[in-house]
Amino acid sequence: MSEVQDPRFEAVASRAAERADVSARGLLRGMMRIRCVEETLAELYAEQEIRTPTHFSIGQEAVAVGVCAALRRDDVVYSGHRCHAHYLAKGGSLLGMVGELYGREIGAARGRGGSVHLAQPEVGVVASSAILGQTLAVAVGSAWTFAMDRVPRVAVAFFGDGAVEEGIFHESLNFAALRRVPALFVCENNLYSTHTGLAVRQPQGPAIYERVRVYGIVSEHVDGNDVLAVRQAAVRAAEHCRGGRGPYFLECATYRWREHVGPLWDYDRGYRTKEEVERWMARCPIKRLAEQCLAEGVCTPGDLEAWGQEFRREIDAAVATARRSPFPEPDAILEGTY
Ligand SMILES: Cc1ncc(C[n+]2csc(CCOP(=O)(O)OP(=O)(O)O)c2C)c(N)n1
Repeated sequence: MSEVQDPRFEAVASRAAERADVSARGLLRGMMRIRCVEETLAELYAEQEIRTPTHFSIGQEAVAVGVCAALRRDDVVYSGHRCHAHYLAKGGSLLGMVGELYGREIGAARGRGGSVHLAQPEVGVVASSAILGQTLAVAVGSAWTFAMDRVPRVAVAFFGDGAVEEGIFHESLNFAALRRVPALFVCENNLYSTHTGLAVRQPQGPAIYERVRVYGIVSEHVDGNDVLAVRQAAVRAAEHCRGGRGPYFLECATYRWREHVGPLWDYDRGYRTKEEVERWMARCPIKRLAEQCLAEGVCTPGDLEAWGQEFRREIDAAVATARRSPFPEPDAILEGTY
């Protein structure tokens, strides 16, 4: 039975996560799947049936896929408002995500959380939250339990460059370094917080990954549009964490293609130029790996075409199932909300 036909999606998604393919082909497929899912949902957004504010990760897929390819099934990840790619890359159910965006009971948060609260603990996606930086502290808490239990597990916190300006970021790093917990901090630096550029928000000089080193945390800068480089760095980071050597920090340079929240292109909004967006689009992480795979004979143009169709069928079926599914009962709408 395919995932989208089965409302008991947890077990199906868990099996998918166990099978994660970390070959170049697998990484390419992982990024293409997330891109296809998000582009399809962005198209459907205009119908106004998806009512949750939706932050797309289009352009940033390599960070989620590269990091999750270095994780094991029992490692955990936490995310923020831009959580679709992290959730899917860790093996979260597609139907759970689509159902959540459509506000249905079948959704990952039973239709009560929306796009910014994707979670599926069975596959290690413990929580996502739109409050900037909030899940960093919780990820450190998970990592602390792993350290106390002496188990070789890693807790990952994904967040943007904007979260670096929050007090909780510094408290979390301080505590993680002090207790040497196996926390992997992944900062997706896409240069903007909503519509404000990094240069007017943070002091010039040392980059984010360099400033982090004052806590004694091992920290690297990675090309966040190169999924192979991200995976290699994440493998180093995960080994470091599992070895009891404390937290690790990755700053991944990447770029959000669409508007901050919503499906549209926004270069007419005055905070960034079309040329800048196009420069980053030319560095598309999917195009880059696809070209490499084609040149090395890892896949054929026919494979790319067939995978695109496979993912399109999968997302279309998930959308159809979600739309047929019931909304939460009004009387029960407060269940599980805090
Ligand atoms: C504590 C807090 N302050 C402000 C906001 C409003 N807010 C939502 S998203 C966002 C921008 C976040 O930028 P960044 O962390 O770089 O992530 P990106 O959106 O670029 O992925 C802001 C300021 C919030 N959600 N939480």
